[in-house]
Amino acid sequence: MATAASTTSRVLNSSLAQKITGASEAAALIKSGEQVGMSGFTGSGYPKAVPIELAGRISEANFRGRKFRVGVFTGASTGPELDGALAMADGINLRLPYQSDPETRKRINAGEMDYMDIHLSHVAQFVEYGFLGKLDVALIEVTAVLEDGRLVPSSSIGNNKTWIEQADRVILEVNDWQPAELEGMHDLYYGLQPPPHRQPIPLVHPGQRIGTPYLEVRPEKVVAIVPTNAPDRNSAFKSPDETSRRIAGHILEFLNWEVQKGRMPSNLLPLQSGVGNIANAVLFGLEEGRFEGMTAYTEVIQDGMIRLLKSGKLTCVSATAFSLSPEVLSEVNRDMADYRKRIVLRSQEISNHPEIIRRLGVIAMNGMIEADINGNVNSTHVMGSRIQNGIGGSGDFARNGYLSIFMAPSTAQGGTISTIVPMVSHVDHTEHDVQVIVTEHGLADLRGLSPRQRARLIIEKCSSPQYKALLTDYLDRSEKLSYGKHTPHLLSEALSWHNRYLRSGKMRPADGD
Ligand code: 0RQ
Repeated sequence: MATAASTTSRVLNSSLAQKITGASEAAALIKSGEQVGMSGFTGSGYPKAVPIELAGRISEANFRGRKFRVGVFTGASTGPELDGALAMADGINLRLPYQSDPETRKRINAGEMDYMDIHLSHVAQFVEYGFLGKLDVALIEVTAVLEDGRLVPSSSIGNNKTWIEQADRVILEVNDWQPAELEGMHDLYYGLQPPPHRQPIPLVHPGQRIGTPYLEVRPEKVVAIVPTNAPDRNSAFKSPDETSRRIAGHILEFLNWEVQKGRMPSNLLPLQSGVGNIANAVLFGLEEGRFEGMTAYTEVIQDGMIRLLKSGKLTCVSATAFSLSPEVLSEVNRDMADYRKRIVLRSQEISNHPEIIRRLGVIAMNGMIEADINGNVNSTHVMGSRIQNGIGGSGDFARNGYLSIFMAPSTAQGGTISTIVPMVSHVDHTEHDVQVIVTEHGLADLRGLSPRQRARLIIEKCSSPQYKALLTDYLDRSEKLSYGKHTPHLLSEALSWHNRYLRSGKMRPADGD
């Protein structure tokens, strides 16, 4: 549970120190109908005291029959004190751009909350151009306020620079729990002009710094500063299971092969690794592998990245946030001064910027819900309509990386669902942006293949033995009967597996069907 501390020694600017107040007073400055840009990315650096107080005010207003709801924009997912509390109070009318909170997910899927699933690199620009309406308040966790009024960011940056610039009013939470040694780890780039004045972003190496370690804020905008002392949400980490290890094994073998073929240097190209246990398992696999001197240009720093940094196999990581288990987090917090030399945290419009991802030649590795036999990938919607989390940065990296890899177990929900299907029920990454698909059964390298060749390869390498014959039968018949033979499909059947699951709880037909 978040605690609001009554004092802090971390607000060094004397005029801003006059604005120190309690969480409840600060929450009272947010009005119904306003849009609030909050800090927070994958459970780190989110405000922990004001959102709970706001949720309390909202519940009370709702109880008195006065509808009170706000729009909540963040970097990515936050924690129970923010998404959980506000969703439980039915206090959010619009949420964006990424979430993973069970209560928020429930409300979105019940049609009670609007949710915009946006590429993480697009969010800042969308707000700057006004596509999302006016931003009223920025509510940002920071580590400290310096004497000259600049801000030391917290354990994530996300969209904080944009929220502070665009909002009319700024509320800061200064969290004493965050290690003071975070100062110097961040790199805020203030040089991005809107088109047609935009210049190349001068970043040519993942570890390079091109900006300043501090966030800037006009002091007159700051309406409240709330001292807190509360940990980030840090989820316990599950050790890789056999399926994840096998997926990781296929990817490592493939990367070895790419190096042998001379398509990549022996220290690979900068790695991007998505959220989840499989992504972590790949990083663990890299620890045992033969690659040395690797770098990462990614969004999120997970346990696996820290282990690679510790072993020296990874020389530097660029990201926008941490997302660590409690054990690894306390270790990193203890040695922050040392990690600061090898970790750079940036705004998400830079960590996920297409120009840089393409220039560096990033290897993008992300999880998926399902892929179809043509190589289209659904990362977000179960059975085409129920949002799981969101596209996050997977599209930024898959579309623009040198190599885009999508991975998942070949089945979900105890084998009742095949993750390789005739046609995906929702498309996030089209066949044009997906180069490699991996399950525990194998890896399909789709580069240079036609749609029909891709379909044969995906079925052969990636499908579960429980579904292989069914997929082959579908493809054989499609190749004979399809209206066009370029990308063969039987439209009356293409989504029948999903329909069958919704009717019977299984994608496989019952005997006699
Ligand atoms: O359900 O929680 O009820 O058990 O989805 O699936 O297998 O635990 O996999 O945690 O790696 O998540 C795509 C969601 C995979 C994630 C996704 C069910 C499954 C389980 C979770 P349960 P797993 P993971 C950087 C990049 C998009 C954002 C992204 C994701 C639950 O990787 O959100 O990549 N990606 N960002 O049972 C029905 C299927 C299913 C299915 C899985 N085909 N049908 N249910 N599940 N496949 C980070 C950021 O951008 C911030």
